[in-house]
Amino acid sequence: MGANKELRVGLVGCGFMGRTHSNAFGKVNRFFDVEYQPVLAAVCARNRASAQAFADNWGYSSFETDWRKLVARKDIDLIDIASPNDTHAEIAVAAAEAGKMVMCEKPLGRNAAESEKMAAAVESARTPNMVWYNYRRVPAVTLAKQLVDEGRLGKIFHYRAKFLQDWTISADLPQGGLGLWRLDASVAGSGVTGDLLAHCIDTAMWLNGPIATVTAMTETFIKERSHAITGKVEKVTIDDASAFLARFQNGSLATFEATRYARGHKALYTLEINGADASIMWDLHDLHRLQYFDHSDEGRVRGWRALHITDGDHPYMKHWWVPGLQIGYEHTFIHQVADFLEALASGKPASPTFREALATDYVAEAVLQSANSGRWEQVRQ
Ligand code: SOE
Repeated sequence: MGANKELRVGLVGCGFMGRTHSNAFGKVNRFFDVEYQPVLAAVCARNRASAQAFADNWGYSSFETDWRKLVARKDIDLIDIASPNDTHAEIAVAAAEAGKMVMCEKPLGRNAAESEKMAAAVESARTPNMVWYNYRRVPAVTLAKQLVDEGRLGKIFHYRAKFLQDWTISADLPQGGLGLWRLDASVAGSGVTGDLLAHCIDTAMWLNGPIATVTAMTETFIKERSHAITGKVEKVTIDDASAFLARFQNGSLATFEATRYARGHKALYTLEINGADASIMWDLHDLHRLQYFDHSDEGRVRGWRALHITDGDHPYMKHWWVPGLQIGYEHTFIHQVADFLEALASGKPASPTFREALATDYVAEAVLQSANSGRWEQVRQ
């Protein structure tokens, strides 16, 4: 298509998120007519063989094993951070100081203090930045945003979100190391609060505005696990489950829950909003549908409608196949890159910026504080 400006990408990390991002960079220009074209310049991973294999598979023209070398390279415009959470802050700050654009996988930092430094760094470097909260870009969720913004729901009373998984129930699962660093608080920052609730909080505030106060409870069900790197049995300090009540600034009430101990659920992200005039429900396991109830429908035929979000006038869908045919998880990342490239061409920020994502970290911070204090906590704004 019409892309005529190269955007040379240096990716850090070649795990699950490195794959979703690389796939998105590689496909975006085939489906979206945007001015910029990502060029897969280099991938960086500590393990040489993994970096090389990843570069070969995804089409990166080179690889590095030290992110500092990647950041120093003159032939890279954008640093994309898809490595474990304990690396985000240092890399993002260095990349911004080197004048690179920066994209970062969620959560931004391990805690709000790290995220504040990251937001300050990209702002003082005046460099484009964005955090990969991909679920905003599920067409059904983007449609929900349009419906809320059009005022169709009327006054919002309730917001409800859950993100349920079951992959850490076994006590034999070690903490730390490849893939399992999410169980090690020193690397991840927190457990499900930063990993799963962060998605729910980001979408919630995007749809329904800022969260003012929270009261939370967390639990660590498995108290000790062997550590994949040290080989020792160590105390587990992540939250395995986290649930909280919240009050939004607009007066609506909310419940949020995330766990990795909901046997049978693999990635069940659900959200529901109830307004005076209409309600919506969405479910990641059925991601192309938006359930919609409009109270202004004639009574005899009033009921929940299961909208199939696959038509050309639905968000993002005109870029894909023909009406009625579904897209999936990988496309949310392609949409996010397309939005970033469009924002770049127009000189506007791409949402969520580091500053916007910091707001999510302030909510996560208040959640963990409240679980500790047993009290309602104010969310920093
Ligand atoms: C954890 O299992 C995880 O992969 C999260 O890290 C992602 O952000 C989420 O989208 C799916 O689950």
